[in-house]
Amino acid sequence: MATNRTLTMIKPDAVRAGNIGNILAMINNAGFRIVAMKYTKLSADKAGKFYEVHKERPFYGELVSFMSSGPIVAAILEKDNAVADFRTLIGATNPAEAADGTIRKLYATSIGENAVHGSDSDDNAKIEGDFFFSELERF
Ligand code: FUP
Repeated sequence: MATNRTLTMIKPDAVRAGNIGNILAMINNAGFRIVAMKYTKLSADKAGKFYEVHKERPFYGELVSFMSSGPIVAAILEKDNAVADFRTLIGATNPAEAADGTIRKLYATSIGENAVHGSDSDDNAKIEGDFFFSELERF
């Protein structure tokens, strides 16, 4: 059964470009409720753990270094069908392939620096939400 939460990060490129507000507005306008949110910075160790599933991929080192290169906004978002609907809102991993009007089409610059993260399954949404937030930080 689909659950109704997903985990997002506004990545260091989008934070540096001043797009936190624009991206949060798109998230709100798409009907997601913010359950938890923090402005933080991942250490290389933490970024490596978050993306551990990609450890053997050629881009892993670059990904870890990028994701620990500056602050991010992490948030748990709630909506019916949250995982799938949020992936529709953010668009394809590669912004060149992302649909018009999606967050990545508007704000991502490359497949590596692609502005936002969205969980790819309900199981990962739970794992990723627990990675950033305790129960006391959820409302
Ligand atoms: P997504 O679920 O859309 O974030 O995409 P993936 O889980 O496939 O990839 C996770 C992150 O790895 C991407 F956001 C960026 C990075 N990546 C690359 O840098 N190069 C690639 O070819 C694929 C992914």
